[in-house]
Amino acid sequence: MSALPRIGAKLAAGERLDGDDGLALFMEPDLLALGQLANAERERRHGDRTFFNVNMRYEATNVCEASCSFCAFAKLEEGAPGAHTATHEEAWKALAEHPDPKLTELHMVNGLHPGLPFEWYEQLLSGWKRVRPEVHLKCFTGVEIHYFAEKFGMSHTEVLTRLRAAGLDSMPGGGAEILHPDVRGRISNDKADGEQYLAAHGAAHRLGMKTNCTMLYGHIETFEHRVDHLLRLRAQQEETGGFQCFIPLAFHNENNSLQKLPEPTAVDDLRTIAVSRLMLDNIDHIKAYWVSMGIDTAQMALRFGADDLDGTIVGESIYHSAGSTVPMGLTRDALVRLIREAGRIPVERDTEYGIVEELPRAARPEAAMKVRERNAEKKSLNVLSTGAAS
Ligand code: V47
Repeated sequence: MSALPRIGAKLAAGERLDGDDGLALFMEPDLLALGQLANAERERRHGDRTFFNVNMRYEATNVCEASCSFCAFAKLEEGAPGAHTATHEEAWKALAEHPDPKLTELHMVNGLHPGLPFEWYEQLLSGWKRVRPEVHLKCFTGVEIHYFAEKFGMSHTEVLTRLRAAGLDSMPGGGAEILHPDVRGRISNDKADGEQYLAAHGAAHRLGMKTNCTMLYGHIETFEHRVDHLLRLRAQQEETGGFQCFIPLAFHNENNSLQKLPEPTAVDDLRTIAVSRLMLDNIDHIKAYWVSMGIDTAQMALRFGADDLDGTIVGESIYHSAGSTVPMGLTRDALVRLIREAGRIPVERDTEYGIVEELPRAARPEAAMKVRERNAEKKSLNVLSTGAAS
């Protein structure tokens, strides 16, 4: 028998869901009924508002001494085929010359480079602040912060205090993978463990910094591990309160050592969004990251609990190296159109969910547009055509 009526009653009474409820939600066969419950919670919080931003990706180095089995991005050492570390000048130029004057965020995730001194990262940030001080720097995962702490003999707080003085504004959510040690030990056993990842975020929150959190799903983990992961994030949020957004990341299986595994299906993607919305009652936003989920599923996820699509991106390589075939970027207009077509109100936000511009909802259902009109627009929809990162 479906657990949804019982869980729905708990939600209506304002009761917190527990691990058994989370597991029952993951096992619920009626995806639409599950989605409806999550959508009600999403609309209670945000109505039809759906957030996106104008951002860019930057990966300063893909040299990484960790050997995560799902990763297709990292190169073990400098000089290995495909290994790349930008110079400061290249990195500063990429921001200075970014063509969009409305850019509000630079998002950076790097490999764990064994040879770069700490000052290199401080100079990178302060140079960016010099060239475009208005752009928010959302850089370094909890795993990178922990790596710096161990390598340079500092606490998480010391690392973050210095990086913040150099220009760091907030942290992305990457590196969470699956926090449970049984899975983490098998897919990424030589970097920060789950507790260290959470401790780095806790330290950032205590300094007043906002961060995001993620879950890499659809590989060797079970539903029990996913529920455990969500409960650990929820407990951390109870303690330090600085997570603003949760992003489930769908596993991609190309060019990594887990390539025999199938990728999660759209049903799993939508289910995971919905369960996350219902379990993470103390995190405001759930993001359907279009690069990881695919544009079509991300658009549908806006009716399954997600209220954010991420941004224009441009320059992503972690997913494109692992087989993602989505475009390298989307225009602001394309994001607005996708949100309107889903019947929602597009809201351009900054990284901390300050409103940049709230746009009107569609005057008429976009799907009713004439085929010719739609096709003409389709051509100008993407910033770049589909293709893998070089
Ligand atoms: O840490 C790596 C994941 C993360 C694969 O904070 C993979 O707003 C699937 O941090 N298949 C980086 N996932 C991405 C990230 C992120 C993305 C979007 C928004 C935000 C945010 C953060 O990508 C990594 C890892 O967990 N990842 N390889 C793969 N083959």
